[in-house]
Amino acid sequence: MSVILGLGRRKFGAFSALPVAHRPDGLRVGDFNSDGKLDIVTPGGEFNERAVLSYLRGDGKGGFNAQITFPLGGSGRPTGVASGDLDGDGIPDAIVGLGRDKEVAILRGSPTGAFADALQVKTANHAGLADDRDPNYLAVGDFNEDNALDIAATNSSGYVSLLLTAR
Ligand SMILES: [Ca+2]
Ligand SMILES: [Ca+2]
Ligand SMILES: [Ca+2]
Repeated sequence: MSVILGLGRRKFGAFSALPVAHRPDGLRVGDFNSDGKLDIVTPGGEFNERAVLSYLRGDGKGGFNAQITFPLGGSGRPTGVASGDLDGDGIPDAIVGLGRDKEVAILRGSPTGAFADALQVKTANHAGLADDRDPNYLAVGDFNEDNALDIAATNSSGYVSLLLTAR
Protein backbone atom coordinates (compact mmCIF):
# COMPACT_ATOMS: atom_id res chain seq x y z
CA MET A 1 0.00 0.00 0.00
CA SER A 2 1.26 3.47 -0.81
CA VAL A 3 0.81 6.75 1.03
CA ILE A 4 1.54 10.19 -0.37
CA LEU A 5 1.54 13.05 2.11
CA GLY A 6 -0.17 16.21 0.98
CA LEU A 7 1.96 19.22 1.87
CA GLY A 8 -0.71 21.85 1.22
CA ARG A 9 -0.94 24.21 -1.74
CA ARG A 10 -1.47 21.18 -4.00
CA LYS A 11 2.03 19.87 -3.33
CA PHE A 12 2.73 16.31 -2.38
CA GLY A 13 5.62 14.47 -0.78
CA ALA A 14 7.24 11.24 -1.90
CA PHE A 15 5.47 7.86 -1.90
CA SER A 16 5.74 5.74 1.21
CA ALA A 17 5.28 2.02 0.61
CA LEU A 18 3.72 0.15 3.53
CA PRO A 19 3.63 -3.67 3.51
CA VAL A 20 0.18 -5.15 4.09
CA ALA A 21 -1.49 -8.50 3.39
CA HIS A 22 -1.59 -9.76 -0.20
CA ARG A 23 -4.16 -8.31 -2.56
CA PRO A 24 -5.49 -5.55 -0.32
CA ASP A 25 -8.93 -4.47 -1.45
CA GLY A 26 -10.28 -1.23 -0.07
CA LEU A 27 -9.13 0.66 3.00
CA ARG A 28 -10.51 2.86 5.72
CA VAL A 29 -8.93 5.65 7.68
CA GLY A 30 -9.92 6.19 11.30
CA ASP A 31 -8.59 6.42 14.82
CA PHE A 32 -8.95 2.78 15.70
CA ASN A 33 -7.04 2.95 18.99
CA SER A 34 -8.41 6.28 20.24
CA ASP A 35 -5.01 7.99 20.55
CA GLY A 36 -6.11 10.97 18.44
CA LYS A 37 -3.98 9.90 15.44
CA LEU A 38 -5.34 8.48 12.22
CA ASP A 39 -4.73 4.81 11.45
CA ILE A 40 -5.43 2.65 8.38
CA VAL A 41 -7.14 -0.71 8.04
CA THR A 42 -7.26 -2.78 4.86
CA PRO A 43 -8.43 -6.37 4.29
CA GLY A 44 -6.36 -8.81 2.26
CA GLY A 45 -5.49 -12.41 1.49
CA GLU A 46 -5.34 -14.77 -1.44
CA PHE A 47 -7.72 -17.67 -2.09
CA ASN A 48 -5.37 -20.15 -0.44
CA GLU A 49 -4.37 -17.88 2.43
CA ARG A 50 -5.87 -16.80 5.70
CA ALA A 51 -8.05 -13.73 5.17
CA VAL A 52 -6.92 -10.93 7.48
CA LEU A 53 -7.46 -7.32 8.36
CA SER A 54 -4.19 -5.36 8.31
CA TYR A 55 -4.04 -2.57 10.88
CA LEU A 56 -1.44 0.19 10.52
CA ARG A 57 -1.17 2.46 13.54
CA GLY A 58 -0.46 6.05 12.60
CA ASP A 59 2.01 8.27 14.46
CA GLY A 60 0.26 11.51 13.54
CA LYS A 61 3.23 12.63 11.44
CA GLY A 62 2.58 10.59 8.33
CA GLY A 63 4.36 7.51 9.59
CA PHE A 64 2.77 4.16 10.31
CA ASN A 65 3.83 1.19 12.42
CA ALA A 66 4.32 -2.19 10.80
CA GLN A 67 1.05 -3.93 10.14
CA ILE A 68 -0.67 -6.03 12.74
CA THR A 69 -2.98 -8.61 11.19
CA PHE A 70 -6.24 -9.91 12.60
CA PRO A 71 -7.85 -13.07 11.17
CA LEU A 72 -11.24 -12.61 9.53
CA GLY A 73 -12.08 -16.31 9.81
CA GLY A 74 -11.25 -18.75 7.05
CA SER A 75 -9.38 -18.15 3.85
CA GLY A 76 -10.13 -16.25 0.69
CA ARG A 77 -10.11 -12.79 -0.72
CA PRO A 78 -11.94 -10.29 1.44
CA THR A 79 -13.14 -7.23 -0.42
CA GLY A 80 -14.44 -3.99 0.98
CA VAL A 81 -14.07 -2.57 4.46
CA ALA A 82 -16.19 -0.02 6.28
CA SER A 83 -15.94 1.39 9.77
CA GLY A 84 -18.30 2.77 12.34
CA ASP A 85 -19.05 2.40 16.01
CA LEU A 86 -21.47 -0.48 15.75
CA ASP A 87 -21.54 -1.29 19.47
CA GLY A 88 -21.69 2.30 20.69
CA ASP A 89 -18.60 2.21 22.92
CA GLY A 90 -17.07 5.27 21.24
CA ILE A 91 -14.36 3.30 19.42
CA PRO A 92 -14.69 2.60 15.70
CA ASP A 93 -15.19 -0.99 14.67
CA ALA A 94 -14.30 -2.53 11.31
CA ILE A 95 -16.67 -4.42 9.02
CA VAL A 96 -15.28 -6.46 6.12
CA GLY A 97 -17.08 -7.98 3.13
CA LEU A 98 -15.79 -11.54 2.93
CA GLY A 99 -16.91 -12.13 -0.66
CA ARG A 100 -17.99 -15.64 0.31
CA ASP A 101 -20.40 -17.59 2.50
CA LYS A 102 -22.93 -14.71 2.48
CA GLU A 103 -21.01 -13.21 5.37
CA VAL A 104 -19.41 -10.04 6.60
CA ALA A 105 -16.87 -10.02 9.42
CA ILE A 106 -17.26 -7.52 12.26
CA LEU A 107 -14.21 -6.71 14.38
CA ARG A 108 -14.79 -4.57 17.47
CA GLY A 109 -12.16 -1.92 18.06
CA SER A 110 -10.46 -1.41 21.43
CA PRO A 111 -8.40 1.38 23.05
CA THR A 112 -5.24 -0.68 22.50
CA GLY A 113 -5.84 -1.01 18.76
CA ALA A 114 -6.22 -4.76 19.16
CA PHE A 115 -9.40 -5.78 17.41
CA ALA A 116 -11.55 -8.42 19.06
CA ASP A 117 -11.99 -11.79 17.36
CA ALA A 118 -13.89 -11.43 14.09
CA LEU A 119 -17.60 -12.17 14.29
CA GLN A 120 -19.03 -13.55 11.06
CA VAL A 121 -22.56 -12.36 10.36
CA LYS A 122 -24.87 -13.47 7.55
CA THR A 123 -26.25 -10.67 5.40
CA ALA A 124 -29.17 -12.60 3.90
CA ASN A 125 -32.36 -11.26 5.43
CA HIS A 126 -34.90 -11.17 2.62
CA ALA A 127 -36.15 -14.70 1.92
CA GLY A 128 -37.13 -15.09 -1.70
CA LEU A 129 -34.97 -12.24 -2.88
CA ALA A 130 -31.56 -12.89 -4.30
CA ASP A 131 -29.96 -10.50 -1.85
CA ASP A 132 -28.14 -13.23 -0.03
CA ARG A 133 -25.10 -13.62 -2.23
CA ASP A 134 -21.60 -12.97 -1.15
CA PRO A 135 -21.21 -9.44 0.18
CA ASN A 136 -18.39 -7.33 -1.18
CA TYR A 137 -18.38 -3.58 -0.64
CA LEU A 138 -19.86 -2.00 2.44
CA ALA A 139 -21.12 1.18 4.01
CA VAL A 140 -22.65 1.88 7.39
CA GLY A 141 -25.49 4.20 8.33
CA ASP A 142 -28.50 4.26 10.62
CA PHE A 143 -31.08 3.30 8.03
CA ASN A 144 -33.98 2.71 10.42
CA GLU A 145 -33.17 5.65 12.74
CA ASP A 146 -32.93 3.65 15.95
CA ASN A 147 -29.51 5.13 16.82
CA ALA A 148 -27.72 1.87 16.01
CA LEU A 149 -25.55 1.75 12.90
CA ASP A 150 -26.63 -0.70 10.22
CA ILE A 151 -24.67 -2.21 7.33
CA ALA A 152 -25.34 -2.07 3.58
CA ALA A 153 -23.40 -4.45 1.33
CA THR A 154 -23.29 -4.88 -2.41
CA ASN A 155 -23.42 -8.50 -3.45
CA SER A 156 -22.63 -10.54 -6.49
CA SER A 157 -26.26 -11.03 -7.58
CA GLY A 158 -26.99 -7.38 -8.31
CA TYR A 159 -28.56 -6.47 -4.98
CA VAL A 160 -27.68 -4.43 -1.96
CA SER A 161 -28.12 -6.39 1.27
CA LEU A 162 -29.16 -4.53 4.39
CA LEU A 163 -28.13 -5.79 7.79
CA LEU A 164 -30.07 -3.98 10.48
CA THR A 165 -28.25 -4.27 13.76
CA ALA A 166 -29.56 -4.26 17.30
CA ARG A 167 -27.57 -3.36 20.40
CA1 LIG B 1 -4.88 6.06 16.21
CA1 LIG C 1 -17.10 0.23 18.89
CA1 LIG D 1 -30.24 1.30 12.88
